[in-house]
Amino acid sequence: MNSKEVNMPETTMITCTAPVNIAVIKYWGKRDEELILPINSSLSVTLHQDQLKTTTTVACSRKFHEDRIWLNGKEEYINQPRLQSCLREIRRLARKRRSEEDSSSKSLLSHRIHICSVNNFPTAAGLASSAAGYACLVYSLARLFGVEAELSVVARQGSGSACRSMYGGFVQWKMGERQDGIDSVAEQVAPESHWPELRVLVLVLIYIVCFQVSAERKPVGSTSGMQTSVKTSELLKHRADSVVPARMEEMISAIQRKDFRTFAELTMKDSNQFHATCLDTCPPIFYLNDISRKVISLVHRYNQYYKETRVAYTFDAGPNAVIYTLQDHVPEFVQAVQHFFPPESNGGQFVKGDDVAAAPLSEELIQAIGIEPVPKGISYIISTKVGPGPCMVEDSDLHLLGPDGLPKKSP
Ligand code: 2P0
Repeated sequence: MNSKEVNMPETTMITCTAPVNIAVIKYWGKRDEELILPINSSLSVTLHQDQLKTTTTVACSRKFHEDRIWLNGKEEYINQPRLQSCLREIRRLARKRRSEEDSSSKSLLSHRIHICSVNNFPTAAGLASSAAGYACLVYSLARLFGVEAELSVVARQGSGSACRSMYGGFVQWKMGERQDGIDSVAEQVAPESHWPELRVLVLVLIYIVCFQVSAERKPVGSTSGMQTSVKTSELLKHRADSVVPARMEEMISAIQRKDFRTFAELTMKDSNQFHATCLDTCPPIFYLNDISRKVISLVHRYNQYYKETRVAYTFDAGPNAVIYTLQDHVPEFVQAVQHFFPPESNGGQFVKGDDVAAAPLSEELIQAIGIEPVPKGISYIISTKVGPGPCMVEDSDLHLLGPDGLPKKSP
């Protein structure tokens, strides 16, 4: 042991947070399962961490005997392949960067790691928890080891969509061409400050499907769903080869010009095409339910009433709707959602997150929409906006691991 090591603290600890992202051009299908290389590029909006985030503490110490991980309060299996890929890649980059003299960081590398991660939202509710989770893990480990390389390549190997959570604002994941995947990276298209009027509403549905006991579980996971789609859907191949390349360009241009109409229409078309490829999969995959479809009707009828595209929906591998709109339209649209999906009177707060002003809803608009109300169809709305990428938490009181390297007991 040299003098530097003697002076080192026993445990080095870093805590970071990372955001959720919601794609407006969807990723569905891999050309390489191990490296997680997609069959098409995709583009997403990073949501604000005030409402949706993962927090991760990573610690390393010579006192630790093995790598360990706790997710949302429960110890999980550390040897799962995607987790191991991220750990291996970060350690490799850290080693590459170290100069021979820098023995303190070299010894950090020889130590075992403890990881503790929590989400501030339900894990399997279709809110891309794996994206925020792997982005946060990779960012935290990189800060721990002082790695400054292109980290989206590492996050991608945890979960494809995670690479897009490495940046704030509007982010594209370029599919790349190389077999080794080093050109399959995320890139910021515009920062979070670019389009301040843009707003996001996450509509969390109450869904109780036959045979589905838990209200929060997805029926077919993304990883296996997209494998089946790649094998069986001709529509998916057509989409990847002939639709997405031009759509990416149109979407980037719409974002740069802050052209909401084009942004919204492409977002809805792309969500619908993704769900069409799910239906074209054999056996077919159904992510939308009756309530999702009512939300789709509500959005189209609302836009029709105003003869203007004011609101857009998008759906991922689950029935929850994510709505993009501009701030001026939020109060009335939220009121419309509340009218057509009346919440339980004692069901707690219906709108969470950013404040939404009360707004009148005209009888004429209600009549024009003309949907039969679905009581309790929507559990709650999360009102949020575009947000920044991963951040380091400076306050050491907020570490999720105690000085002993074990998760702190929640108060
Ligand atoms: C997306 N989704 O672009 C699309 C739209 C779901 C529907 O990225 O196998 O969890 O870990 O790479 O990233 C979900 O896929 O899948 C996803 P893996 P991931 O957001």
